[in-house]
Amino acid sequence: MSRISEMATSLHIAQRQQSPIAQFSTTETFNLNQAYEIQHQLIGKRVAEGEHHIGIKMGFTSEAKMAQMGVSEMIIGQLTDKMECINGGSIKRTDFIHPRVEPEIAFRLKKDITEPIAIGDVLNYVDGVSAALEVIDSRYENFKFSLEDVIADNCSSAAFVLGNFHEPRQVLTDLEMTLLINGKPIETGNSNDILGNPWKSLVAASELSYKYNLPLKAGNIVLAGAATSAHFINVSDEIAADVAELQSVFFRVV
Ligand code: OOG
Ligand code: MG
Repeated sequence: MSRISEMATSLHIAQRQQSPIAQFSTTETFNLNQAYEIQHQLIGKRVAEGEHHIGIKMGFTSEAKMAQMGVSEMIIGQLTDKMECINGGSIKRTDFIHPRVEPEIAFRLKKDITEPIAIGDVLNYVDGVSAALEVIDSRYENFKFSLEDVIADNCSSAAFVLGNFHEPRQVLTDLEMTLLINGKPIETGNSNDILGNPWKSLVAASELSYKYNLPLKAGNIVLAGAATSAHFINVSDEIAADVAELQSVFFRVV
């Protein structure tokens, strides 16, 4: 087995057994292309076990996230149907290692994106926009990683919840985004914190998916990246995000 395949296998087992591993980058060197190759193999294992690819997630599209994790380049990861929790539903704490939550905006595609798109074209590709919550769960000990480590680990993707979809509109700037845990506002950000304009995250997704060969198909979801830093969650927490007119999205940890 090649080293790339071994790394994908280790990450897969870490996720399936909720048992964290040491980050690779402290003892070995690998590049961005190799990191995405590990991610592809990792998703391939989940698909082989019956999961379906249903979208992608962007990471490190805000200063708050880059500062929290010490990483300063955008990343792209993949979402499967198994990761989705319905709005108002619950996730099991024991399915994760050290889960954190963050408030996001999601796009639903109405058309395949097969090459980089321009900011002026985004409305041609999207038929819904919603508030979202993303649960991230690094498979590395202490939630510590390099850029390559986190890409290999499918960008810490673990679970996500989508609010009701709204008609897409050109202007998504200046929407207040609040993360609430047990009814208490924990973080407040603004949609401008996502690359100055969340639509730019879709443009960046089109560029990264083209470069690293990730599918972006009609019906797929694109998570634009968190507007605030992420927060650890615990059993019996009730988590909500309010995103101005996009309204709220909610789940419970059991
Ligand atoms: C990586 C995932 C980053 C975002 O929204 O910026 C991310 C991590 O922080 O573990 O999902
Ligand atoms: Mg995120």
